[in-house]
Amino acid sequence: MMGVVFTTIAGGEALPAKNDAGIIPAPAKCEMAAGGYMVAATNKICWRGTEAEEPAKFLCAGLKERIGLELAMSGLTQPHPAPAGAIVLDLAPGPFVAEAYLLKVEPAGITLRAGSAAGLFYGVQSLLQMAAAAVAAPGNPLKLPAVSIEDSPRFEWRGLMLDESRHFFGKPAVKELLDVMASLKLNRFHWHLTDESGWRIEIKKYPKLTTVGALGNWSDAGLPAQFYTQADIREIVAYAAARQIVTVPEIDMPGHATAACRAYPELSGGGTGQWNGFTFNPAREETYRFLEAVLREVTALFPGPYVHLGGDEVHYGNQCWSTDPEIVKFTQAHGLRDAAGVERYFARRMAGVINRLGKTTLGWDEIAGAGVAPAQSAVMWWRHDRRQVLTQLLEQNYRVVLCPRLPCYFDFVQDASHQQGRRWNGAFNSLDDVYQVPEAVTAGLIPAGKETNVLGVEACAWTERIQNRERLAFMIYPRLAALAESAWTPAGAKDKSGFIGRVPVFLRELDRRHIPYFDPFKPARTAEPAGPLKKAEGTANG
Ligand code: TNX
Repeated sequence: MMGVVFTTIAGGEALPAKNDAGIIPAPAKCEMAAGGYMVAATNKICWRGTEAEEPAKFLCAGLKERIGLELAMSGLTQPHPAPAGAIVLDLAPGPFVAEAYLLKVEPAGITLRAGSAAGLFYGVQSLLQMAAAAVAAPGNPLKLPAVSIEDSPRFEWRGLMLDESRHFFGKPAVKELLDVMASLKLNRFHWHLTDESGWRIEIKKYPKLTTVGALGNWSDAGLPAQFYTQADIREIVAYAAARQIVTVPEIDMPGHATAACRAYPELSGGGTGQWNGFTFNPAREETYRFLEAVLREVTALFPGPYVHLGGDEVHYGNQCWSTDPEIVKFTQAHGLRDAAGVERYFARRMAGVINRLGKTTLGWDEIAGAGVAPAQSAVMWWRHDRRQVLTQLLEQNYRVVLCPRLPCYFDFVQDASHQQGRRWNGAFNSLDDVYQVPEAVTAGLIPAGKETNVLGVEACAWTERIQNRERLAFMIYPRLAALAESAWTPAGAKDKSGFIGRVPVFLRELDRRHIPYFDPFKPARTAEPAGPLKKAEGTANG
């Protein structure tokens, strides 16, 4: 995993390779042709089909930002032909798989066709990246190369997880992240909103979750409350949805519950020192009533089909589940053998609650042994060192999202010289490693016939060691671009050196948005922002 990387790019910034429109993630099929389309102020953006109007607006605004021209827009009714030289977005039911699009750039005009608003939106992202590449290349900045693209994603789940419990980043940083995700055709924003350091989502029925539970963060216990109100949550969810991104909330249980138990100590499963209140108390009906009420508010806020219940690392802080008389009595009364049995009971019961609220339950891979119904759940495989767990999950018919720590955890450093961040026995997650997902991590592990149970891939930005927007960006970029290509581009169309050639345009786009990043072309010259100085007293993990 540590490998020597980027010998190919050491010499400086490569230009997009031939036969390559400069797009990340690389399209499934892309054929360059002679000549190009000149973007002129007199050209129009036209759309057919009501759902095509929003993508057309994104195109208009995006072109203005990148090339400084604001093209006029107009809707077309079917029989009306487009004016000469127009860029036409056509919502055309036809032989399109979900999210697919066709894009033809010709000297006489541009046509973008798709069967859904998502497909059109992704075609627009491809066009905007071509415009950014044209502006950056020497020569004629408004000429888009002629090309014919047929594109659709390899995986339906193309995700990024952000942990806002350990450190809180706030709305502008999240929107900025969603903008970049959308440009990379990522479509799942997994939002880790509760953990030891803070509870970050307003729950009307339990105000102390935020007046008390949102105080402090991983590195500073003394900070005032930082959290999202329900109005904030709705705003972010809508912002993401407008960019074809489904937001997936995570309410971690029964472990990683310290912030909630700080607010409502009667819910605590006990523990001492840094593990005090790490788990909910599994023996009290009050716990289940509380969590059901929380999930009721959560499901009302997130229209997407999934709710994540965490379920990870319970063993870190459930020691007193084996000694506390109330919990021991509960264990026996329910015919459970031990603390592990109680953990499984908890996961089964709460997965059922989520299903009854009309949602698919997601959980970390620990929940699989609990007997949670595969038809109504999906699992995130994160323990890369437990390779056989992936095979077992698939054999048991679970749908699985791949997010193995190596190489999908973005709290791990991405360059040998970096000091702030995690490593695993010295190994870290370079851009190159991320580009090898999924093949490098799943080789030999996917049982025959279960390939389609792999929903996709996700990068996880845990934030014990990431305390602000600058460090977050430094850790995420440009690895997120590699993750996006691994998630979208069919294995046969992936080409590492082509990808490396396209990274500079992506970095310039980050420059344009004033987003910092690690520059793999100049590793020694990209200063690593300092991590948090210390862990605050009383916080677990990390
Ligand atoms: C493990 S991944 C955790 C997180 C930590 C992360 C740090 C998972 C399901 N649990 O609580 O933040 O490692 O890399």
